[in-house]
Amino acid sequence: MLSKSVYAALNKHMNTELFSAYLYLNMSSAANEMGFKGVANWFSVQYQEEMVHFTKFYNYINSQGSQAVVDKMTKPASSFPTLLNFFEETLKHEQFITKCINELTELAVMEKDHATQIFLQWFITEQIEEEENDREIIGKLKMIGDNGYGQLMLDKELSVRVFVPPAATAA
Ligand code: OFO
Repeated sequence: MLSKSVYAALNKHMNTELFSAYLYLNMSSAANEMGFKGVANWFSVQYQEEMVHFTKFYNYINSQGSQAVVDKMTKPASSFPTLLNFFEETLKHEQFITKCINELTELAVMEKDHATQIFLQWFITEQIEEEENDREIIGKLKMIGDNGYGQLMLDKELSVRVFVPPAATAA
């Protein structure tokens, strides 16, 4: 059973994960419109991963006998002037998500909610990977600069990313 404050914080964050999914969906179509099909693919996979994150929170809240509730959300950005901007915005957003996960964990510790602490462990590890991926692409884009050929090569590299559902998604 979740305490009132843990429930409220988990439900709020569940909605933030859904916002992440919508943001990356917008990024995918914006990249597609600019002709970067590989970048569009990368963000489409990112969208699917965020839906997994959202579903994990949804299932966890419900499994604890509480009711997961989807809220109205703010409109995610849909315009990104450069390839670098796509990924700088993504890193900024993921750093915000990391902060949220850390705060959730601190609350679960304070409330002596061991089950929620264990549930959040997966997300703590996941955020390391999320930020690392973004930093790697940002590094490449900084090297490439305005070089069109370099951008096309990176686009090709990002086109091979595939969505792999995590084994514990059903949890
Ligand atoms: Fe769900 O990790 Fe990104 O937002």
